Amino acid sequence: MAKKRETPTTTTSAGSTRQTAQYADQSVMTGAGGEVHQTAGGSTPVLTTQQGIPVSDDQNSLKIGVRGPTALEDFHFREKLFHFDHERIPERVVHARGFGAHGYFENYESLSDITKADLFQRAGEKTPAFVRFSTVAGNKGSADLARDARGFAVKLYTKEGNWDLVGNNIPVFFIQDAMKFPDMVHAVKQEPDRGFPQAASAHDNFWDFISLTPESMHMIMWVMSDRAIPRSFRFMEGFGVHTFRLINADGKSTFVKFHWKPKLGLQSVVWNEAVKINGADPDFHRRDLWNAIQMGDYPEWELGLQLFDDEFAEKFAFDVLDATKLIPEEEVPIRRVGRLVLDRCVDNFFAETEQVAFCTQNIAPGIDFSNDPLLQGRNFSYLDTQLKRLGSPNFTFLPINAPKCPFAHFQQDGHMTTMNPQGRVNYEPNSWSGKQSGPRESPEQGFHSYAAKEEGVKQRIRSETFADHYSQARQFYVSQTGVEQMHLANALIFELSKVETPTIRARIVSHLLNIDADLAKRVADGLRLQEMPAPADAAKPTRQDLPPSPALSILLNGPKSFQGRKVGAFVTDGVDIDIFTSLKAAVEEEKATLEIVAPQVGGVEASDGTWIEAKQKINGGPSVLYDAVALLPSQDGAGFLAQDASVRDFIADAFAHAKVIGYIGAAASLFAKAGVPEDLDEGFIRLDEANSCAAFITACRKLRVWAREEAAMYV
Ligand code: HDE
Repeated sequence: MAKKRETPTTTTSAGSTRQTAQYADQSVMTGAGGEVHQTAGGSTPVLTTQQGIPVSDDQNSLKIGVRGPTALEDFHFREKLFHFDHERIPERVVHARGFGAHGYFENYESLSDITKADLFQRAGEKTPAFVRFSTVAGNKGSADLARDARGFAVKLYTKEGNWDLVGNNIPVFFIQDAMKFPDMVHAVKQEPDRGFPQAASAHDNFWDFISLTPESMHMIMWVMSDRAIPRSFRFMEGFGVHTFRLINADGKSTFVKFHWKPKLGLQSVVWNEAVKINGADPDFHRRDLWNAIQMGDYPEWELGLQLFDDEFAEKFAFDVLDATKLIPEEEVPIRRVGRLVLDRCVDNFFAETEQVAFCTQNIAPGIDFSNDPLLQGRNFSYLDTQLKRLGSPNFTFLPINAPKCPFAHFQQDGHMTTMNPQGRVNYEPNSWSGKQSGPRESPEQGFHSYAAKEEGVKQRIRSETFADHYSQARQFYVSQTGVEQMHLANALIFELSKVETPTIRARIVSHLLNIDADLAKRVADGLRLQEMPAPADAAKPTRQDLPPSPALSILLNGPKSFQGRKVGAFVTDGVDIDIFTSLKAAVEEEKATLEIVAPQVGGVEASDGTWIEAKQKINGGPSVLYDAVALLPSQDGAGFLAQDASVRDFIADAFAHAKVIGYIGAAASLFAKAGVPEDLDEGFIRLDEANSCAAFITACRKLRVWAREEAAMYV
């Protein structure tokens, strides 16, 4: 029995009694009901109301008598709850779940020959940036590893105004005309009667819409590929998607497609792993970005431009205004012109990440739109949605949205006005001069739209040049490695198996037949379709002659190093300190991280008595959280833990997810319990032999042991 402590009693100047209490390391004051009171003093400021009135007691509402009722005049209590009741704003209709960080864009070389955009004029110039990554379909509280496209929205605070490049990690889109966006989003989000499933496209409404929207087939190939389950934001590409224009000082226009290329290469997880990550750590992606930046391992992307002229646009096999098409890198190479570095986490998630308002129409002089009907529609939608979300046209004054260059205009008043405009003039023309006149237009510096010649009959029509729905879908599929094709087929089988209406499943297969007969067969077999449907009638026949584009594969563009990745090292008491130390050194030398997983979070005592603190308790640190694992139990530890389900899952999943597994002799006894075949493949690396840590890192650089996957339990 714990001995009852002496509790000295004091009386505050306001007459309340306080007692001292000890909670392990914390000495606290408690009130009459045992509630904790912490008070201001020294460098701790005084708590006030929003009106600045000092607060005496933040634990108790004002009561008549000791046990109430509560007095309505308690302005501090009412103000606190009033503010709390209004803490939420509408989440984004799409891309609700996101995570942002600050950084900068550094320009490699002057691009003055192709654009007058100020940020591209001087080599070495740095432009402040804010990036928000997101999933599309899920609600704000959904899990990070949903199968979905990822938003990759970049706000560049240039010296001539904010430029928002609001892109995705996939270079094409589901639809060709913004008119269809509400339908597409309604179809993918939770079904309206039941309110589920959220953050999942695996349901009838989505696939019903897709089965009647053949233009989406190219995008479907991408979202069913591993691109839609990235390992982290740091290892994915970004795309501006639409064709834009760059305009130089002479008014000459060059078409451009924007790309972000991750410096650490591309990497995705496998589906069974994604499902488990969502349970083990639904914040996996945001935590990864947060940790990388906090550790000083700043994520970087290079900005790539695909530049082309009217002549290329004319002869290219598809319409460059059609956002369901891309231009293969092999056809128009990418020029890398600068780098984006994310080096600062937000100070406050709501103020920055939630309130950041991206608008595709935010472009700076030297950049311009194309007539892509999706882009044109977006230019309306984003401004409109920000007003709904943020509740005032003054959202542009919020620090995260305000330009970092001087700005001056006569837009005034409205909800939440924070700028106090000075002076008498709020209109122009006016007859005042100098400072009193207020700002005026500038034909020299001002934004000029590219003087494209446009004329035509007013009509609602889809251009026939948009009618080829399958050729690039096929090109994407044939550009994938065998493993990636298998993942893609399995993703389709998974999703369609969740579709309850058999005719929808068959309809999708009828479209797949126009993409690749083998893919269609695999999916039909996987669904156990009893009869192969006829191919869907195609507006244009599928071109068989488009060459594979290796740039479209993740596995052909993976990293050459293990940098930025994470090894989960499972240790027990008695772990061999020499092996542990060499492994840690080898992992860190590769600029990767070693995270310790142990039976208890407090840590373990190594063979030489050293105490090693753990980051995770084994059931909270499953192997799905790591890119590779190392098993370093002592002989006793392994024997003791062989029956533990979490330990078995740790190994079984690492094996099934084709991960490299470093191990010592003592761990071998755990393999059989975890269902690992006796005949270990090349992904198993002994760590208790000479040079074994180097061999482990070499194996890790390949990221996965794909040869194992087909034999594994889960695919
Ligand atoms: Fe968006 N999209 N979108 N979108 N989108 C929004 O704006 C919209 C499209 C993208 O991190 C909304 O602020 C229409 C393509 C990203 O805050 C909304 C159309 C691409 C983000 C909207 C599209 C995107 C959004 C919802 C069809 C890739 C998150 C909240 C014409 C190039 C930005 C908001 C952030 C967000 C409309 C299609 C990317 C409703 C009408 C194509 C990355 O305005």
